[in-house]
Amino acid sequence: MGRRKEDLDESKRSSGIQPVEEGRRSFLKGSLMLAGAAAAGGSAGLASVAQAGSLAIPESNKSMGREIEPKAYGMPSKYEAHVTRNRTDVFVNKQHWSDWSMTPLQHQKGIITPNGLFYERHHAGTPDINPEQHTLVVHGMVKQPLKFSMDDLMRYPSMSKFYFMECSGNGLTDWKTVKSTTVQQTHGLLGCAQWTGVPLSWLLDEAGLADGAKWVLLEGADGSAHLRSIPIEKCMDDVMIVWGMNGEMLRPENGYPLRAFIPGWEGNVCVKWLRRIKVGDKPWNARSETARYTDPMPEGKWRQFSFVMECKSVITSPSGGMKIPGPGRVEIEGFAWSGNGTIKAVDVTFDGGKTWREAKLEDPVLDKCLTRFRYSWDWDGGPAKIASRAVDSTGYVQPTVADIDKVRAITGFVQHHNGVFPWSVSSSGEVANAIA
Ligand SMILES: Nc1nc2c(c(=O)[nH]1)N[C@H]1C(S)=C(S)[C@@H](COP(=O)(O)O)O[C@H]1N2
Ligand SMILES: [Mo]
Repeated sequence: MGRRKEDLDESKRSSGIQPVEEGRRSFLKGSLMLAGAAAAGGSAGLASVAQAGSLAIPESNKSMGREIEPKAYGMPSKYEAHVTRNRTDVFVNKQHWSDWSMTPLQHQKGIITPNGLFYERHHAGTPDINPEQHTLVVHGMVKQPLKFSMDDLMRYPSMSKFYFMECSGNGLTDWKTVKSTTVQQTHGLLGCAQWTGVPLSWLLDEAGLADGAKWVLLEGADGSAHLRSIPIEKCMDDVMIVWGMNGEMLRPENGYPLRAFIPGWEGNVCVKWLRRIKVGDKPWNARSETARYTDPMPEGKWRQFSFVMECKSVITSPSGGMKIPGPGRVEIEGFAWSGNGTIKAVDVTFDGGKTWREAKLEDPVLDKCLTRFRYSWDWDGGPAKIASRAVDSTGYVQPTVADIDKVRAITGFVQHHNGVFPWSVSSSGEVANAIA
């Protein structure tokens, strides 16, 4: 499953935008004719041709705009009302307490998911918690049990880190059969934010770990009393107790006022509405560690504690449900991420994985964070099968579903789908889920 460097045709690498040499003439003759613009009437580059003469003055130039309100929480333009996080309509639930909504990745600009678009997954709905009454207790195998109010916690010097978070159920509907249409449905249990809080190690140090402390229990204050056991090494490494998300307090649905954040690990361990941290010498084997969030393996075995979200990527544009206007230049864009480190490279294919080209990574490329990639593709107008394949800083190459099938049992309600995800492009430009 090693990355085959010889697969990469270096001569076909994306060259980026060429400089304009002698003004408009050479620009027109150049290779930058764009599909959409060309179809719109023979203009060049990304724009349409402007008429010579005076520019029309728009209505908005002729009057005063909306006044500033004395106090308000700003909202997106009414013209962006189609950009929403959507409750799943593929794996449909009869009730909406244990349910999920998905991030519109096809609309995301840059690497940060806005809070109002960040996916939601909860087992018993969103509780309403007053931060003035909320407390966090640290107890169990510690020298001194501690109780913190939100004010107590927020008096520590805080730190802010950019990390992705992905539900291990992301993609579970689309392993081998096509169930979903859009990338929001196939990959939208994913988001990336700047998280603000304190390292868990500070709280554990303050309480003082007793000899033999090996695991830490995190429990939420919601109706599901969701709980997970985390090995002490991870807790002392990079686990955070967070109250901030993208510059503001957490939204109620993302754990307000306090949640655990476990970088690179499955979203399920990032316990929301956190009320209790208990230190012990073994895992608790809770429901989410036995009946759920375990992975079927060959020969009827089950794997417990599949914590890490392994290296993965997906093309978000063009993606399922979109239409390419016509042959010519198509800007391929997508995300890559790894729970084991940074993204080292992303390759893209247009022939269903026979040949691969190296995509361009967009700065910043951060540890355990969404990374943007892009590639300028000259589409000849024929049917194509496009996909991306990411490589992380450990050298791990994103596998195909067939690769995963060799080492795990992909039957039923299977989590941890990090397989290469193909989209088909028809000769009329329609893009569709091609996992089957
Ligand atoms: N208390 C509590 N924490 C929880 C959950 C929950 O139901 N209750 N769901 C988990 C799951 S499965 C995921 S994927 C993430 C989702 O976090 P988000 O809703 O902020 O995206 O929270 C996790 N933490
Ligand atoms: Mo999840």
